[in-house]
Amino acid sequence: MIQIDWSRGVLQPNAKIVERVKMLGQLDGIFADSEAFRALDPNTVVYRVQAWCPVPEGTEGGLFWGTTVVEPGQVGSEYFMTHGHLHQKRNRTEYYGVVEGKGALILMDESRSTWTEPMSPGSLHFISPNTAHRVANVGSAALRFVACWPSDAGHDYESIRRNGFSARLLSVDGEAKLVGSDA
Ligand code: S6P
Ligand code: ZN
Repeated sequence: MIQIDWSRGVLQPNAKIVERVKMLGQLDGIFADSEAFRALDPNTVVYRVQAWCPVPEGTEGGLFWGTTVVEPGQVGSEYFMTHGHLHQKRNRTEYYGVVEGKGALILMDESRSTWTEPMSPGSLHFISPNTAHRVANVGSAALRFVACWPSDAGHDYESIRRNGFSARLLSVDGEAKLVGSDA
């Protein structure tokens, strides 16, 4: 039996949960300001993911459940954020639900148009087919959200690593602002 602490999204028991930790050093090339990036400790934790995968990865018809915790912070004026991905099977969708913190869901469609949805406790987000997604923490405390996605969705990180999103979420005079390159 899996338990979730709904106040923080924490999943238990550890033996049945997969955990990933993403440190700054593993996100090289993701943030715009490479000088600010190099000035930070590469071992800084940017986010952690706990996932419950009750069926093998790739199984058609199954669902995975995960909790992501994005730490507060910035690389230059850009907020700490997840790597971001498209699903390998492009028509696979996903739900995000926020339990704690303040953030932004950054979405980009096939025509490379980028927009955001504000994330706050209780906000629910549906990620449509063919839509790249990443999450930025725009607050001063940890941002915690739960996710549910198909077990055969797969993850395409390479497209994001190569082409990025067409806009970035920057702190401008203390306010989160989506600054586009070609949005
Ligand atoms: C999986 C789902 C989340 C992310 C997590 C980290 O489809 O969208 O569990 O994996 O938020 O983001 P990323 O971009 O590093 O996978
Ligand atoms: Zn996803």
